[in-house]
Amino acid sequence: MPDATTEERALVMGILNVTPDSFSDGGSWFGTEAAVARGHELIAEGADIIDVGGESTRPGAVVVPVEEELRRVVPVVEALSPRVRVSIDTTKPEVAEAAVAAGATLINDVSATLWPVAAHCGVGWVAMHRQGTPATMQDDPRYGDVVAEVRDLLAERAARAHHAGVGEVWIDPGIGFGKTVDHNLELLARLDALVATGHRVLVGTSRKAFLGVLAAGPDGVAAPVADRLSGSLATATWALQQGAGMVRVHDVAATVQAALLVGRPVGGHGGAGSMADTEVGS
Ligand code: HH2
Repeated sequence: MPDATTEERALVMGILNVTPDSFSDGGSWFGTEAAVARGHELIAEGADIIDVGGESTRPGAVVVPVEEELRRVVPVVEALSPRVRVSIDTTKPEVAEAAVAAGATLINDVSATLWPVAAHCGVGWVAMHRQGTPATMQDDPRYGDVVAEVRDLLAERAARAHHAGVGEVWIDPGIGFGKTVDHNLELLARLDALVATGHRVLVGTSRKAFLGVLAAGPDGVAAPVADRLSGSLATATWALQQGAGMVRVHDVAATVQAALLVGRPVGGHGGAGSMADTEVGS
């Protein structure tokens, strides 16, 4: 049963990776204290939801044992959930359940398999599309029609989740997960096909490798992670304009500002004001 409504305001999900090896911020907030402090910064920047993850999904990332992932994420979820909505970015049922017990109310699932856990726990669920697993997913991804294949898989999973009793379901094309630069661009260009399913749509492009490739200098060298803000903002605002209900980003303050300009009210700031309300240059 589709569940998106056009009246809902768009949301900004702030990324909090409690990992030593995430592709853009690995090691930056690895200890509990540093991660919680970063979470408070993201709240101050206007994040509606904070997505806590304890295992990197970058291409070639190593699998983290359950006990270690629990050790990384549970205290952070516990500390932040009284202040802000928290999602748990995991593919492990045990971690999802423990995070929900600690206060998370959304399971962000890049494997699109955990809807029974979400149903059992009575929380929301994000189904993200990926082809393959992080170990090999970027080796040689292939599709016939990438948009149709991604849409159909996600619509099928969303239907199963609704049937199982999950009340809040999001679908996510999984930018960069078993996709070439062209696959990513096509999914973004035709995002309306996902929106048309009627399900809530989440998009995560923030700082991803394809943005580095697109912003390569004359020497052909991809722009480093630190130089991908423009592409991150452009793609986030595009996604919101196309009808995505949420974007998953590292740069929360900049995204909140950029998103206000495309006219879809974004969380934490009361929505887009009229240009006539503000003085030029003030
Ligand atoms: N991307 C990443 C991780 N989780 N979840 C959803 N729903 N959508 C995404 O696009 C997505 C995701 C990868 O980004 P990041 O968390 O910054 O890196 P890493 O996996 O290396 O920790």
